[in-house]
Amino acid sequence: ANGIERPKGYNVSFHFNSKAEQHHFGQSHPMKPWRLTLTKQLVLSYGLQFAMDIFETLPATMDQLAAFHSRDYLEYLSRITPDQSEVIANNFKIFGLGPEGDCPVFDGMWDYCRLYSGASIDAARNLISNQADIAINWSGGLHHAMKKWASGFCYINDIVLAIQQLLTVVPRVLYVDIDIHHGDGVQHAFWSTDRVMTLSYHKFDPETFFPGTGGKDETGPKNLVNPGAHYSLNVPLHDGIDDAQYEDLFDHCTGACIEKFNPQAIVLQCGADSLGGDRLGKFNLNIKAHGHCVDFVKRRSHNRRLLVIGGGGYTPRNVARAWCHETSLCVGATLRNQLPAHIPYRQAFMSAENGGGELYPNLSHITTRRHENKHDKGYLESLKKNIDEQLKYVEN
Ligand code: VJV
Ligand code: CA
Ligand code: ZN
Repeated sequence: ANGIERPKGYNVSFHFNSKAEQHHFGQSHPMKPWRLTLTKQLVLSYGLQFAMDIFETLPATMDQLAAFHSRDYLEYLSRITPDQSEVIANNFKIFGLGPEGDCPVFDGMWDYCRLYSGASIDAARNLISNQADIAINWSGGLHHAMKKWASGFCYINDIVLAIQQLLTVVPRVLYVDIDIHHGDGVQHAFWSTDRVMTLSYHKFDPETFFPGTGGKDETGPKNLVNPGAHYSLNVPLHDGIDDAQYEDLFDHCTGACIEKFNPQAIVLQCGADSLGGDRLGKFNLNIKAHGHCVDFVKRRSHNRRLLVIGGGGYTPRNVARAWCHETSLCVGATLRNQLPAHIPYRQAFMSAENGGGELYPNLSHITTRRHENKHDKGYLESLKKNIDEQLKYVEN
């Protein structure tokens, strides 16, 4: 009316559930759902809630979860409690659960599973109904869960459930995974279809690093009559990769996949354990490079639906800073480097490396001991070539 036109931004929706954040995997387990509270507090302290639609989601129902998981497994998950552990101890193994393991049975586990999955399903639905161009669920991204068992801190595969939703309205979905671990559960679920292309960047060392899959030749069924042949792509990395190398590799490979596969929707798993200073990971990435991946996919996803989800990330203050920064990239805001003065849990953002009292220098950097960089130019070039080679079989 006043002649000033607002540039058309992106409609962003943010899906969360406060109760999901309050669960505990058990003492000293690396997966800490309270990192989600830290993330959300930071997002709110910067005022990003005014630039997006915020949805507190309902738990997923049994029927929703059964779209991917087996009923047997879901029944067991819904019934098992920590004190029954010994009684049904044998079934532990079948379903991938167990004390002292990666997937413990903790109080409220079923509730936690339904909440983070519900948020991913809601996010996908919001994209489907065109309520949002970009939907975010930092509590999801649990890419290791299999149809019939839990694996690597993941009980329900919310990503598979979300992609299944998207496939009801679009022909093709691209899944991109920057968690430091291989996205094996998602890859396996869509191994035999050409409607979902999976692309995972990860540390690969079958001898020592979980889950041990995701080599560069793991590209789909070897039977070339199977439509899934060439639709599972992997970028296996070593310790110590730096910002420039990762950004270059990511742009080349992800850009080529978007161009050749031409998906109508993209799901980006943003596991923050690929950051430097992670408790489990040994890459050297700063928040800047991690965020670059989100920004790159956003810029390439014009007229495509984009679902942005969490994943790993085991140094909570870095996870919160990265995901807050990435939320700002989604809405197109630029944040001050200075932390807001009145953020709750301010202490949690103090850097131990800087003597405990200092704030991090800025939002893009992580100050920490660097890991030795085990990549040379030849290796990185061979990874790009491998992706280009696979994409020759893909045309849309
Ligand atoms: O390396 C493994 C498997 C073992 C067997 C089980 N023990 C506990 C650990 C070694 C071979 N598992 C990995 C799983 C990583 C999952 C990553 C998940 C994601 O980021 O990709 C997505 C959310 C692993 N690495 C480190 C640990 N497990 C670990 C588990 C613990 C622990 C310390 C380290 C479990 C309990 C406790 N401490 C108390
Ligand atoms: Ca990955
Ligand atoms: Zn991970």
